[in-house]
Amino acid sequence: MAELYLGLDSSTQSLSAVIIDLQTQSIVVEEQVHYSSELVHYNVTDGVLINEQQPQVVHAPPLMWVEALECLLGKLKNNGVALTDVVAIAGSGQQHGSVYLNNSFIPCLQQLDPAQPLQHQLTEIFTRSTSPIWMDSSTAQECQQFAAAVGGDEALCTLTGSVAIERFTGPQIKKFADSESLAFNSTRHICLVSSFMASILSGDYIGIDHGDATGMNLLDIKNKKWDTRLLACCGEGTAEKLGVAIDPSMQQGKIASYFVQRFGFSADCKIIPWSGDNPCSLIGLGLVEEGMTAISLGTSDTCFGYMEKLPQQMSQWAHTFIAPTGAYMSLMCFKNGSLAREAVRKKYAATWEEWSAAIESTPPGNNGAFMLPWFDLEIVPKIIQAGVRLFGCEETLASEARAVVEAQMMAMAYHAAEAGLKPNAIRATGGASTNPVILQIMADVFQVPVD
Ligand code: XUL
Repeated sequence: MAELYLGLDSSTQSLSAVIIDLQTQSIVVEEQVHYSSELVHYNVTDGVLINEQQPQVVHAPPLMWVEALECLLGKLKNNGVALTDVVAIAGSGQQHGSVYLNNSFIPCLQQLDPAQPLQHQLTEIFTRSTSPIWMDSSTAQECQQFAAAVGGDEALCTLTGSVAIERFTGPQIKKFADSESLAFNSTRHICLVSSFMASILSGDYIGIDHGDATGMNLLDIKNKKWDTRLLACCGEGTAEKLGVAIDPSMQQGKIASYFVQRFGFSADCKIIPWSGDNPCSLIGLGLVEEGMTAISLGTSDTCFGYMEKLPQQMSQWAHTFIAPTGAYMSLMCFKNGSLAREAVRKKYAATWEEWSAAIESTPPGNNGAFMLPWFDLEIVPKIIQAGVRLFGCEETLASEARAVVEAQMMAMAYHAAEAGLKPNAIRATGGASTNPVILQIMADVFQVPVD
């Protein structure tokens, strides 16, 4: 009998599955449910509900994630995959998103009828029909109150691994508690996307894992417990609603009988606690030793890496999360990624091939020319007014194209070092990682091998 492992990814736009066979080291099947095109009745755009009056409010319907699970498992079953051979299921959830559930959540999970779809049986479990997700930035006021509760942003960063961040779950919980106190008071469980999905699969409550918990501005990163001052800041009863944050390696359940009967899983199939997508990416890319770092080159660029120990001083530009191994990871997000590189290409109406060739025609260091590439507002470092500054740059494609990539890599290298990362090798991912010219500049700036 094959030993199959199912990995799920509940992300902003879709729920995806990959089944691997450890013995043959191969992917058995990949499947996906795309919310906007396949679950159109939730009226989401790219997986999220657009709020035209308040564009900084970005939510998604958690029932949609439930229905996606039903559809995805149905697709796998119809594909003829032997779900009975799946020995364990783990997953990754978009970080920071929160789900608010009443006291019927667990009883409902335990009484599921395998003859009926999941989404029809879980309509009454929510105290909030929409979940704030990571794209929400409506909690500026709550962030200030969070920082003030522990003596300022630096203290909050040292305590939780991050300064107060609008999309982080703690300030989001506070906003809900303050603005909708009746619904908040009737909430029995506050889950993250990760713990919500894991709980459904196991038919019982699975706590928030340490990794995803560090994306909430609530967990004391050193002792791995919720901070009581921050819990008090959220609202009464938050501790009970959150439950205990768990070490994902210590708690495993078995799959709920609903999934055994409806989809043909084995009753022995293990449910491993899920984590946030960033801690999961760390493991997925095999970054499990000091010095291993990844750079994802996408719309925005992210740099993240594994750290055996917490840095002496936590960088306020980075998020320090607990890794699934129990060690740590640092993550920084640079907003001026692909769009900045593309802005230079477009300015000179060049193709990507011409853009790359132009870079190759200039020497590393760009003859001393330099650019501050804030085509858009920037997160790291915080730039509140966009603007591009050129120092010694010639107005040519070659000079500017090299300048933008060198500037991006130097900003990453500087901030990665500040955050405590000491890269000895970089794994490049994301759309632009297929461009060898960009990877060469990455290797030149960081002075380490890139693959
Ligand atoms: C990280 C963040 C995003 C989401 C995407 O802090 O907000 O990377 O995790 O799902």
